[in-house]
Amino acid sequence: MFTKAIVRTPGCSLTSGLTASKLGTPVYQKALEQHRQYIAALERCSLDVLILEADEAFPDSTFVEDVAIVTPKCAIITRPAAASRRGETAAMLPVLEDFYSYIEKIQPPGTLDGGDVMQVDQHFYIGLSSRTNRAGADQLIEILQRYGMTGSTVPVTEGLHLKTGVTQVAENTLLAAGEFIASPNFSDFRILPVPEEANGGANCIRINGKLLLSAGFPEVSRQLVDQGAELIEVDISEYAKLDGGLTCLSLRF
Ligand code: CIR
Repeated sequence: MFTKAIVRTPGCSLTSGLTASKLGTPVYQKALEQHRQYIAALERCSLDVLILEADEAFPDSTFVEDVAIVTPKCAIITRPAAASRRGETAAMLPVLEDFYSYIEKIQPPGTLDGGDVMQVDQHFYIGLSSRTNRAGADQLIEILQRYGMTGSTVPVTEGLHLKTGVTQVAENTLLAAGEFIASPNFSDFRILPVPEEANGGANCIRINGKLLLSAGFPEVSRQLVDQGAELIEVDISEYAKLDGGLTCLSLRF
């Protein structure tokens, strides 16, 4: 059961955020409206949402998921690999201090983005990606173990982060795309495969019995409804232009 979420309003500088996609530049007013809808969706899941002010100095700072891992026992400030994002963590530390007594930090030479971390109960799957390196993952596993949790690594060769391609949608069930559909790392789970053309459709958020899904993936949506999911669809087209998914826009705890 989650009770809180943290989000950060996008600044106008969002239009110069990092991207590898060819979907064009985000339209700022539309991004702002979509952010409001996203917050409303979190509130429909009974979360109390803390909305941080836009930070123009960091174009990607609305993607708050990448700068911290929030667990029931402690929070961990990450160390984003992208140079333009490294400074985002400083502003998140005092915010988390209001909620957590124990805060750990990923240290150099480790790099780690929260988008690479998927929690399933007390276990955390950590993607080794272009953003998260072995040193960052090993540090996170050591921290988790100290607090009675566990972690393991998963190679990520397609997409930006682990959760770009795989997320939990129900007890023991993952929604998975591409390389994660048949991954031995997830062989103990029931896998709902996302079709190749539904790029972005594997990034869901499971909150308090409801599922948030990006709008525009009718096949994925039908599959999830057939499984009995209570779906809330949210249009985040302007964030997809910056390789952002649903999970990356909030921290939930
Ligand atoms: C970046 O490249 O860092 C941002 N434009 C997108 C981050 C997306 N984060 C996420 O999926 N957790």
